[in-house]
Amino acid sequence: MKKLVFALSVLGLAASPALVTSNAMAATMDFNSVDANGDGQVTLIEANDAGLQWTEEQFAAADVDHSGGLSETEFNAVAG
Ligand SMILES: [Ca+2]
Repeated sequence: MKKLVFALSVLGLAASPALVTSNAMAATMDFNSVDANGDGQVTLIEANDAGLQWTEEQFAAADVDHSGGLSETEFNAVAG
């Protein structure tokens, strides 16, 4: 039983930084490193893969021209 509690606490510690990443990481996130396929647009999938954890609503709000991807300007406006 002690082992189970220990395992759960380790998991809890490991998970907590991820919860803080959203805005703190976004502030230091480099566009080119988030733009995984290098097409000049950051998709919601790329943003989430990079750990930004944006919701569809947050992404849509950032996608000012509704192109379905964030340009570097759009990305930097919310994350730069
Ligand atoms: Ca766009």
